[in-house]
Amino acid sequence: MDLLIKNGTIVTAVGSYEADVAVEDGKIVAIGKDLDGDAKKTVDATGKLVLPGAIDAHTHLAMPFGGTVSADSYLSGTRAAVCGGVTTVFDYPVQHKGETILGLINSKKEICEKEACCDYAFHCCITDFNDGEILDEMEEAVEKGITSYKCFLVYKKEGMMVDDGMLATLLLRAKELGAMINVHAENPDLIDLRVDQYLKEGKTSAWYHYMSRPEFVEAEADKRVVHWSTHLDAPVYIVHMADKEGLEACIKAKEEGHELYVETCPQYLEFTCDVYKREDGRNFVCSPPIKGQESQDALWKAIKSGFIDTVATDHCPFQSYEKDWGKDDFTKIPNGCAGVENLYPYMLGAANAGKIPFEKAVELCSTNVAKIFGCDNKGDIAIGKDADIVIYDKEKDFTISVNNMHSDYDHTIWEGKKIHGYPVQTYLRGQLVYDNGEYVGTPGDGNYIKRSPKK
Ligand code: DUC
Ligand code: ZN
Ligand code: ZN
Repeated sequence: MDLLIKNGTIVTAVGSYEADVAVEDGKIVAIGKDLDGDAKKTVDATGKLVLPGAIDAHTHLAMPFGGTVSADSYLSGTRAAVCGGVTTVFDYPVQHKGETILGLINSKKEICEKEACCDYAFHCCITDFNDGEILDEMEEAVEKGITSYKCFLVYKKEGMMVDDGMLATLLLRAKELGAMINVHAENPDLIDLRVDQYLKEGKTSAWYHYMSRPEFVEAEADKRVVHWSTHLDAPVYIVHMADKEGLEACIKAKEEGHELYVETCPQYLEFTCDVYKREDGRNFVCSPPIKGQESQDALWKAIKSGFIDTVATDHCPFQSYEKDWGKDDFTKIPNGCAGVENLYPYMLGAANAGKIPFEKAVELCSTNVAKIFGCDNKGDIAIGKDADIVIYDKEKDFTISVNNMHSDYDHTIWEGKKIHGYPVQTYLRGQLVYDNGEYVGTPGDGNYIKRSPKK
């Protein structure tokens, strides 16, 4: 036996209990009371929680965007991930005209083989069908484990938008192949209209980022996605849900029995659009923007009632000097914020504060992600699963600061946030990679996760 974690409280999506966990060759091989045997390493987890590693279903690492490249490389982003208890990330490479899915994914895999500090999977963003070749190629890509594809309904001027016809085609093709379509839902024409109007009026502060894409701009696109998905009877996963009206349309479709999944992000659960009135409002600029209190309340309510399936980060940080490009013009602010290291501590902190059960935090950040996206060996503390394990100390106080994060960015929207309870160790397939504030793994430790299509 390689590792024995003793006397901890195991938390899964369905319950908590005291037991020991034995690990061999990177897998959980036994769970039970008073396990013994010759372990190479024994860890005393008395008084601590033993959790499955989180799976961040939404990152943009080294992403060319907004006139620059997002500030975390595959190395620094995944290093930060494990230091926050995330043991798998799903990144979003963007396919452009002329590019094949596997050409793009293989180029990212090559980087990750050297750099990744946690396991990794890819959702591929489709922006062009290459005269139909992409639709054919999807079959081979699904066989190679790329079982989810993203459609941006926005970023029209940037050449990344998928129109309604392409969305419908992709929904049907994915259904045929047992794959999933993930959608970024906002209405680009409404945004452009409003942006032009504000710029003409000289309204250029970060507040007008929010005002140009408020609740109803997201809701229209959410409802369009629900409409297509339900009428075509094709599953869909809406990423970074941030508005109440769109969420309500999803809840209704779910209640009617449609296969529709909803993801939200910690920034939408913690902040309101008032942050855009702050002096440093540009640092919070992401799309969709953070909405009003009513939307935030609706998101928490839906988490508690089981209508939100996952919480992921949309991790896409930029440096301060890049955010500053938009000091006098909100359209020049690169969109995106940091979060991968904060996801699990934030959601577990909410559990520790009594807002949700710990089981719910595990379900949203790990178990559901593994189930929805076909990571058969992840998302649970159970025999046969990968030994992706987080030891969590309910009593440890932590104040987030850019100085105690493990990314490459120079500021964070989470600066000063106090969290009661924090991960103290992260194991990636049985190997200790984070230990009490320190990254102790080796870049390249991460493996590509080949995912299974839906049956
Ligand atoms: N939104 C962001 O804020 N950043 C990256 C991409 C996106 O859709
Ligand atoms: Zn998005
Ligand atoms: Zn995103």
